[in-house]
Amino acid sequence: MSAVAHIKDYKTGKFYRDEFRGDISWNGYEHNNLLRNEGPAADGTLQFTDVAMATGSDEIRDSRGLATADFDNDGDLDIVLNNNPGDSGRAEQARATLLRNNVGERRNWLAIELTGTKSNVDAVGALVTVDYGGERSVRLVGAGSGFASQHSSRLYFGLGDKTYVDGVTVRWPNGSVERFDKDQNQPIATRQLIQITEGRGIQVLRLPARNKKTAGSNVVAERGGKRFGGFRVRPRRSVL
Ligand SMILES: [Ca+2]
Ligand SMILES: [Ca+2]
Ligand SMILES: [Ca+2]
Repeated sequence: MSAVAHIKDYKTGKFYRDEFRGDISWNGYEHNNLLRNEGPAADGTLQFTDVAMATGSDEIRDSRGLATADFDNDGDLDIVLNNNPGDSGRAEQARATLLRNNVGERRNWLAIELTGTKSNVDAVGALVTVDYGGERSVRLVGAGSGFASQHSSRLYFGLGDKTYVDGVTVRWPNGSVERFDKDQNQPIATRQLIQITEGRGIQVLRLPARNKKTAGSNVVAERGGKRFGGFRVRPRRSVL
């Protein structure tokens, strides 16, 4: 049996029975959650804290999809939500929500874009490893990140206070591996975008500067005129 296909069907009981629902509402109009990874506890299990209300990202509308991308090109990932109008008949209920990350750019980062030549051109399936100061981060270029959503294929690595990375390794979808590192006289500074084309090396770029005047005019509403923690809520303008 399906769960809720549509609220009108759900009200008929045709697709839905209370025995499945219990005391939980599944109508979609619950506050969204945003879970912060607190790292492992003493027993090794990962701990998470819901910071949605504290950061102003506890959207009440019926959000159905989520994707991340650096919408303002400042070096951190922002979040966009797709929302469902349901039975409201109100188009504004379906407008996307953009949650701008206002803290991530304070620390250092590296953005990486891949272009395949022998592999698929979007490099879907590529695995990128960044080594820095004895630590290692890994990102995968994926497709179909979530329901009706697709993350940006540009990869972002948070690097704390590091100003250079020791090496970048790309395992392309066809299995070939390329490494760029200091030993090859290719030190890579953080806070930059590097574009890697399969078999043709890297190009180091700065992210396109954000036009503050234009960006400011896009801000239609901020909840209560406030910034909430790391996020500013801009619920009235689709960016897609
Ligand atoms: Ca919601
Ligand atoms: Ca950003
Ligand atoms: Ca930011």
